[in-house]
Amino acid sequence: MSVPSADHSVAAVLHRLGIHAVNHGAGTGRWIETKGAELVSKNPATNEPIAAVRQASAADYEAVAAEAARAFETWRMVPAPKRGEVVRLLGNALRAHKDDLGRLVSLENGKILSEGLGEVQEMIDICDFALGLSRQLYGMTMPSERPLHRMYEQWQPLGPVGVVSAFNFPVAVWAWNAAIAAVCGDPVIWKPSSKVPLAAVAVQNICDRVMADAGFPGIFNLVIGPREVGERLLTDRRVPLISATGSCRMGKRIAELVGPRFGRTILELGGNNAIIVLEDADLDLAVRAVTFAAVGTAGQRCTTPRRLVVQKGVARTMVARLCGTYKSIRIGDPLLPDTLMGPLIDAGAVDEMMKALEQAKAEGGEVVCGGKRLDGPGNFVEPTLVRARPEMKIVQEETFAPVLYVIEVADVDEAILVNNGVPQGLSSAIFTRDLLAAEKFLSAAGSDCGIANVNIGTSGAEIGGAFGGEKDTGGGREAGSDSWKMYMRRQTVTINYSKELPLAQGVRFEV
Ligand code: UN1
Repeated sequence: MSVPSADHSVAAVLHRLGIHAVNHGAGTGRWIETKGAELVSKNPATNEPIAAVRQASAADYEAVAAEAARAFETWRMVPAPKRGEVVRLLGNALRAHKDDLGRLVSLENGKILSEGLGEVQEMIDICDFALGLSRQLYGMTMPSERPLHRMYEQWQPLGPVGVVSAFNFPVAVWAWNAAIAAVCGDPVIWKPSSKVPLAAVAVQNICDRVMADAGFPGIFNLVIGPREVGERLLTDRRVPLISATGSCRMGKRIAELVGPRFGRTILELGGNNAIIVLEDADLDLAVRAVTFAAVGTAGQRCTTPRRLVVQKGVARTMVARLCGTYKSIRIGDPLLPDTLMGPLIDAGAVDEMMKALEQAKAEGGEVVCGGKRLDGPGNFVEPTLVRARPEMKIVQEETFAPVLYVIEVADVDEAILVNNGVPQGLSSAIFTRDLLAAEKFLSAAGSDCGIANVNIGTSGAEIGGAFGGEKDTGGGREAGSDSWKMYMRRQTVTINYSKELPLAQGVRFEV
């Protein structure tokens, strides 16, 4: 149970989460005295500093990686259901801290409180999922072609997993990876985004207490540091899997560094998601869904729709209704209960949005509502709709801001072509009541994305499904379903319980 405290002041929340004015930048169950440059975390709603982190150096990384490698030797021999029990305790600790941690996420990232709390709920949910999974790491048995032989496969722990997370989900995406990795027998080395280091410090404090009580330090590890620290992690042969969330450009760099050492990657990179609205759709539902998906989190989810692909007959109505709804969006302090949209993460993100809008206009796009930055100290912008054509270069890119390009199409076939006509392939959605159109969208010739929804927006996926996308989105899958298999080593076992040595494929070799 979450126990909301009466005192919601920033100072009280930080205190309860163990955040100091200046925090250490590396930990392995105990904090390491890092001495690197100070990283100041700012509140994006005011651009005022919250607290700082003294960053880790390459030597600090070494200490963390050595500890993770050592912890793996013990952890891999702990029975998986016992590892699940430890993850259950982590879930309980997160329940107890849900209110404070959700508030810190909101404060540091700028997403509204309900979404900050939702993110912590996502952490709790994945802990529950991982607990159940810890008794279901099933391998298959297959018939051997040789007499008196038994064949099966088993799943073994893989080793320390490097988790590189992005600013937009400061804690949830770490949890998808960390909870699954932990039950699979893998320690985790977390390199969070330098834009939201305090949320990571708070999570590490929670993990440290749980793991000290359980007697397993060194399973959840943290390094906050500059690029060279990240590159150490990527090139470290002790780390067989890197799971990373970020831009396509970052993903390419990761693949370049991890590939040559034959490391595994789970890449969850840029999305350029489309929502299709057909003429027969329930427009009330579509307007609400598009608004939540495009404006929620200030357009800063990987799953945020960037393109609204709307059938001609309802295009005018959709645009008019969305403009009305957009104007009613309450923009402001994300911690206030009525706010629906907080700030962008930093001034650079506002500049990127403005540059994208300039480019859209230069390419013939027309801003139909929004488009401006808002005066004041924080990084606030208006949610924006732009009439556009699919072939415009800017429409092919992901701009991490609340900008939705509206594209008109004749029918479902053209809509699917437009949906698939970008380099990325994360999430997609269609609004229709026509079964045939929905099934076409879900068919092998339909959406080419990792996620395809009907009468639901592109964002807000549950943890029970595998999360990730195709093409330039990187192909990785995290969270539910059988994503756990990426975190384990598959071993095919054949046992001969006869006194003969029959060879497979009928090969004879008499000696
Ligand atoms: C992300 O933006 O990187 O489906 C993750 C969603 C969330 C996760 C988004 N559950 O929108």
